[in-house]
Amino acid sequence: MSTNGSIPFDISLVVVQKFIMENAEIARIFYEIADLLEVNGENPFRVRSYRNAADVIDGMPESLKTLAQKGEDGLKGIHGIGDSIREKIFELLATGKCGLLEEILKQMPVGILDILRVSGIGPKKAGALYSALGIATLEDLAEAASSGKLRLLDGFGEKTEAKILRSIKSLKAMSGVFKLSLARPYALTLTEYLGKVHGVTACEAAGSVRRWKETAGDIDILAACDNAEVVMERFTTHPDVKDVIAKGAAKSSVMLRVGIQADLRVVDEKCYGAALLYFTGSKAHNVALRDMAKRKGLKINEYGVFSVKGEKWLAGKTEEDVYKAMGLAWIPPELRENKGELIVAQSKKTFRLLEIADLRGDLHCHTSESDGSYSIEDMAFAAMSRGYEYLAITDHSKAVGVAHGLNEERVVAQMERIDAVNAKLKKRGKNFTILKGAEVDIRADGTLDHPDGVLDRLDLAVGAVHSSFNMDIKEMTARIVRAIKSGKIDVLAHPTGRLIGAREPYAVDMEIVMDAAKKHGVALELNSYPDRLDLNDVHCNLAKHKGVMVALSTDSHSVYNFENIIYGVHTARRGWLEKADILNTMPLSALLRHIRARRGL
Ligand code: DGT
Ligand code: CA
Ligand code: CA
Repeated sequence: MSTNGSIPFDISLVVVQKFIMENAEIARIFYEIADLLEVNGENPFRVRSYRNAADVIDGMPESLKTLAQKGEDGLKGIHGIGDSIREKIFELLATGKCGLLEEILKQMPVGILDILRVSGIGPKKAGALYSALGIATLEDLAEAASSGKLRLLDGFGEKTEAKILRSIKSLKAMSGVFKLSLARPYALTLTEYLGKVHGVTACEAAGSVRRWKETAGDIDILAACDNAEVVMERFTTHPDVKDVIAKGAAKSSVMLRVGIQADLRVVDEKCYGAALLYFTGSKAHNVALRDMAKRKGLKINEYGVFSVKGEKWLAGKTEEDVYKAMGLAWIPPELRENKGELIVAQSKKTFRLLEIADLRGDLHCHTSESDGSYSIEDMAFAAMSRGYEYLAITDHSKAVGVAHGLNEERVVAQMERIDAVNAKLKKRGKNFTILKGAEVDIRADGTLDHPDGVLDRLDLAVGAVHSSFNMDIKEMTARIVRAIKSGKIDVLAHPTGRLIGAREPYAVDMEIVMDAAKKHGVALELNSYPDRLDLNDVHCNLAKHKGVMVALSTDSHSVYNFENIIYGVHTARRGWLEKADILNTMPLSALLRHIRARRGL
């Protein structure tokens, strides 16, 4: 089939962009195009150009819709985005649609897109499944895997079948749930838009988005305004609304084009704080608060705190007022899960959780030497512009062939290059240091993919599992513990290997891993990439209780990915982590001392 003849789109027709399509959604469409072209065996360069563009867009800090408002030139000069893709971005922003994608989908079942989300099935395998067995939907695939038909094909065995079935199960569990990195930009756009409506005095996202839960079921928005009708009208007629589910005086619900539901509640300014608290949840937090109120002779609801006796209204305008009336300190939304926060808030003035400004550097990133897209210098300048003091370059080791992992010789050469760049930075008077690091693969037997001599010369060695994910819990735990016990790694990266909604964590006993990490002074990473968030919030809390340091890193593959740190910071906060629990809140000298001490030097 030929997909080169995409529907022509005239950029000059675009006057104002009408849709609030966010970068994440645009990137997703380009990923889909790349995958479908590849399923179809199209020119690899064309495939790569769409995938690269998606990577760039996914990691961009500026939103394309804002840049596009500057007119045709607004999207010029973005590295990796050529004329043809730029045209499609304008098309998406103007029409919410992409003619090329529609064209491709006319000739290919739409179910292929679901199949591509199954872990371990790339475009080539999806193409083979479709042409050999006619597998066109997730149901077809599940049926073929459970009846043992898949193993008849080259490259599929009994183990793959089991893995595919597991992955389909986790995909189904994710249906109707969205990664925070998709929901949050929509929530921000809508609150900004509604905040500008005349008469609105406050507007923000509540619910799981405000609590920074890693996934969100929907977007909850709260606004204070004495003219609810106007706000409801603006909300339900927003260009990105696909269907209006309900429209009332106090609450409306809509379905956005992207597939996420958004609820808006409009309340009186006087009870905005009480309503914000109530609709932020979690439900468990609210229930516990209500019980506590009862014990204190009070009543709490979305309108305020009341004394039970005289039905007297005590507080409601701000959250601080409401918590104060309950005898509590203001509780950060990330902690509102009824995991002890109410008890702590009784005896505390303020919670002092980790903040983004506490971070002094990043300890995990890649350059174009392995699977990143930028040079050492580019990555260093991006880190510097965030106000960091250091950045560890941690490219892959040779076992990770798909990522062009480095062998000993290349690591040594890279170390020399880093020395040279550091010398240059020093000469220019920059207070910034690039750390010589590596993300060394932990092989199936727990040995490391670089020789000890190389690891000893690094400033920071980050160990990680990249293969043989299907070991049983005993084997996997022993493998990771062996790597920790080697004394040669300083950080264990993405400790469970999960990809939210795409790959289950591997079976590993986190308590045993953490006990070994504590004993050998190894830090566990919280990988901030929004698909990973690994360690998760619960693990972070476990690390805190066990006294294991957490390394908060972005695993950046591009200069834009450093921004992802916000997802890591808030996940850490959900795990109750404070500045002292995080390795990279240390100034450089303290960090280097810490690593030397760990290595027994
Ligand atoms: P989600 O949407 O599944 O990611 O999670 P939430 O926490 O955003 O839940 P959602 O959207 O159903 O409701 C938003 C907030 O409203 C929730 O966190 C607490 C409050 N809420 C909802 N239903 C109830 C309820 O039955 N009782 C109480 N106390 N609060 C509720
Ligand atoms: Ca919600
Ligand atoms: Ca809701």
